[in-house]
Amino acid sequence: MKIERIELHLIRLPLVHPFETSFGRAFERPCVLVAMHSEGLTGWGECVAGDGPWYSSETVETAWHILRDFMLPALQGQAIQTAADVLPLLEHIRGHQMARAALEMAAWDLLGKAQNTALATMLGGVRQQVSVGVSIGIEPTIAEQLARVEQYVNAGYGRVKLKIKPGWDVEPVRAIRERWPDLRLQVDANSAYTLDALPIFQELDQVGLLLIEQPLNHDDIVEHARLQQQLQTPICLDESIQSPDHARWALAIGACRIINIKVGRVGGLTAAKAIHDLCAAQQVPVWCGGMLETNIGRAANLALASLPNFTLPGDISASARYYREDIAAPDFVLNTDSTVTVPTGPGLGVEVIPARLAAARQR
Ligand code: OSB
Ligand code: MG
Repeated sequence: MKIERIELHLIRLPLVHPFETSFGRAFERPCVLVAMHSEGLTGWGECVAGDGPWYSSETVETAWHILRDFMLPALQGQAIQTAADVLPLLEHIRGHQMARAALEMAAWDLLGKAQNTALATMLGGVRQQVSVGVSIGIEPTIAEQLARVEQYVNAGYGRVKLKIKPGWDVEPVRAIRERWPDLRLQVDANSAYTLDALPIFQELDQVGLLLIEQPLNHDDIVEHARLQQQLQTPICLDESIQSPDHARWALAIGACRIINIKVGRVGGLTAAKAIHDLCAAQQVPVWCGGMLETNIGRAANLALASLPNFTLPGDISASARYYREDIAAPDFVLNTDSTVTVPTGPGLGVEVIPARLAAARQR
């Protein structure tokens, strides 16, 4: 298929509930969407870069710049047979994995629609439902944190991830563990600690957590390996893994025992699948992380998480946990067994609603 035209849309959606991490509190999410046109079909991709360079160095404005000035010109008029064909065309551009991933996702959607095949099938998915949990932001008090967990446990989430930061770690985690002794519980520090915090991690090591996500520096693996040696609980890397090579190196030195795979962070579904395959070969479990996606990115996450080695619950909650009104349909709902059903329609299996896109669009 010849890539005839690519459009960029900058949208902004208010979150149902503010989301606080160790980098700050978010009330809404900006998002760059790409629409790739060919032969009367449109493939959609979602860029997960945020307002500021907190989680990653990319932002909506860096993504817009790199897409408009470098990536779109490199793809314009090119013929592709598979989604992975866009990657060599972008190879001369360093970094900017989230911008890259958005274009590659649009190519998967476009080709899936042209071939009338679901993304999960194209990737080699093996399950119709994927096990999911919910990632809960930091709340002002323990009482509010407990109430928030209760809300999601009552909604049917069988696995909860808590955000932690210095001053908000052992106490809230213990309080939740006391109230729900059997809950599958994990924590995510988003790189807020140094090795000096070893005593805190030794305490968290006693609470029966599934994993501790990205405790140390975002671009470090050496100190994560040192920390892992001193803990029973598996360390899971998120921010530190930006490519299949990073995953290989981290596993080689024992920096983690689990990897959180995010399509945007690693530069697309092809790289995400490569990390999945590498981990499967080494018996390292993986799970699909989330970036508060719209239903476009969520559909891609569900297809990815249908691959066999996604054996831990993903941060792929129901649509209603994020936005009152998404720009794409249908919404995803939580099944009673804490799973979400993988879309089966062609490509991503969701449709953008033009009126909602227009209402949310800023540029
Ligand atoms: O570290 O996993 C993270 C959201 C934005 C940026 C980073 C992270 C997150 C989440 C949200 O934890 C997971 C979700 O989309 O439900
Ligand atoms: Mg994380």
